[in-house]
Amino acid sequence: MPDISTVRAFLDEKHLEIAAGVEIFAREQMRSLPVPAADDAARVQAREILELLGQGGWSAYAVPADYGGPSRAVALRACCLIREALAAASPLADAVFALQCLGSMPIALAGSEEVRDRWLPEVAAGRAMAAFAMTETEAGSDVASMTTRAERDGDGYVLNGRKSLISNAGLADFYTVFAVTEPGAGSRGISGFVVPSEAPGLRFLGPQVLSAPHPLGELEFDGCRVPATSRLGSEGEGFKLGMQTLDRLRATVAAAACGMASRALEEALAHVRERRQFGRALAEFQLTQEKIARMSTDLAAARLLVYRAAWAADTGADRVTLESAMAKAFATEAAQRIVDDAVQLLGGGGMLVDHPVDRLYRAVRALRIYEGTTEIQHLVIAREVL
Ligand code: COS
Repeated sequence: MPDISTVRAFLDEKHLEIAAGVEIFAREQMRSLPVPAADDAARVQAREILELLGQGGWSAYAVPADYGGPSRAVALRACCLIREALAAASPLADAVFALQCLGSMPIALAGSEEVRDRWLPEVAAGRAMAAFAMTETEAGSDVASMTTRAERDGDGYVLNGRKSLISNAGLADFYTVFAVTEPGAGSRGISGFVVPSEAPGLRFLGPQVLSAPHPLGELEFDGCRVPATSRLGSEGEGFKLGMQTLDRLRATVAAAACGMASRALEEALAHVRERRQFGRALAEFQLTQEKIARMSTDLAAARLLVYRAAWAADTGADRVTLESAMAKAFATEAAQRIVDDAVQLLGGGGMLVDHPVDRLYRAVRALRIYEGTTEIQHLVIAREVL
């Protein structure tokens, strides 16, 4: 079980059960998964993981209580605990779970009854895979500059444009897509839509392969027609909906960072206790101890920021923009340092491709970028503070 004591003050009794349950699931069913050798294999494994998450009851944590998910009062902390455990066992498993949350949350927040009823039960069961299509080649940090267009046409909309660096592209069953409904209106001219993968005019252009196994790719919308009921909320509310979703989920990215960091620390501790050089265990050297002290302190501080943000959201805070941004910026940067230090302590063995720490080294880098870079989190924090 992860070290709950550091963050116990932010958790309810229910969370202790969740933490213990997901830890067993992650250790027994996710740690042993082979590391996919190539993108094709990662795509196959991602679907297998989705099924296991469904069978284990974990996918349900991606949807609201009326669709079989947790009560709002515990939800975000539950997602953080799940991401921590999954990320420690398999970064791909964490990504699969995270995307279920990211693709479903805008539907839960603003979807029509038809769209909610169509997709949320399937997400909860682990049968439908979600995706979140916001980023474009020329619209990354500056989301409002996106150009994918959704034009009103009779009782629906027609989408045209391209999305890039989309997790689960080519694999998902539906995409939560952000597109411009009022050109020239900036962030107030963007709306969200749900587009099923089989919608005519939606095309998977191909994978974009990362150094860590993670299904990613490009999508094209070419005269892709969707009914008006697939719009999420009112026209022009898409940007805020996207930001509200990211506000909640950035805390869970930070939780995943803590999961990766805690696994790296665990591997490093086992190694420094065992490994002897110059006649002593590495753990007896003060330079090793200094690293272990910094790694442990950074991890504890990161976890406190994560569960503070999730606790604030669960207990009814209107917005957790500041708390989430602080958690994401600090935890992802700390995790990068911790994983790097773990490689240093492990030496050459920690750089072999089948070593869990090498896997973490390749996986942790993306966390400082996706769902808003560290620099964007710093802008958000400064803006809130000022
Ligand atoms: N919650 C609710 N509303 C929000 C919000 C939030 N967290 N952040 C901004 N808004 C609102 C603002 O209040 C403003 O509303 P009004 O038009 O009514 O005044 C509107 O949205 C526009 O906000 P702002 O002017 O701050 O938008 P910017 O274009 O300057 O963008 C940043 C702000 C940079 C913070 C935003 O674009 C961002 O987070 N970028 C990173 C994108 C990202 O995470 N991409 C990854 C995609 S998923 S892998």
